[in-house]
Amino acid sequence: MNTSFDTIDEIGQVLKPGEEPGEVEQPEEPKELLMTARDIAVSGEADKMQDGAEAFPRLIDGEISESSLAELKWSITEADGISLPLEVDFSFNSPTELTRFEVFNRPLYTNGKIKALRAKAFDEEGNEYDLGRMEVGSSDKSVTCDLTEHTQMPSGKKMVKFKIIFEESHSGPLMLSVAEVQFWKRNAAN
Ligand SMILES: [Ca+2]
Repeated sequence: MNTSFDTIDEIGQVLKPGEEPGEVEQPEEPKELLMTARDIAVSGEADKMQDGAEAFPRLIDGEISESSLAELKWSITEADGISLPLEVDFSFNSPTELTRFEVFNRPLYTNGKIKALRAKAFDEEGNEYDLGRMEVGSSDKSVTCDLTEHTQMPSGKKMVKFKIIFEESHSGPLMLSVAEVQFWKRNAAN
């Protein structure tokens, strides 16, 4: 009878000679997870938008492309009374500990690229945290806010809502095109 099988540890991994159980490399759990349209409801000033309220779900549809943009109405003038700033609310279906968020410029064309935005977070008790103003270059693919480093937001605090205020675009106050907003949450399994 052949008894020279490799040593098998309790989770069924084949150990190399001299290797102790527990030293075997495990696939690493991601530290953060991307929230999807199932986790978030988006709303805002629909009467300012090309395609009205339908514009907002395009910010969280997972698609960073020219065919999935949220845009201010096209060809408006000052007389239309529509301009930046534009406020957009992202409400989470359950209180969530976020690690960061990332706002994506349109990927191809240049009209309406984001120049400046401001973000605010809201916790379950209704407290508001001003996360400040962020500048975005016209050639930047996106801008990221790392919330684990953010002193304005208590570490580990769960949030129920984010408000993003698009203040300026590189094409002036009458144009804005945004491709996507990604919210990342802490992976509770970690
Ligand atoms: Ca999109």
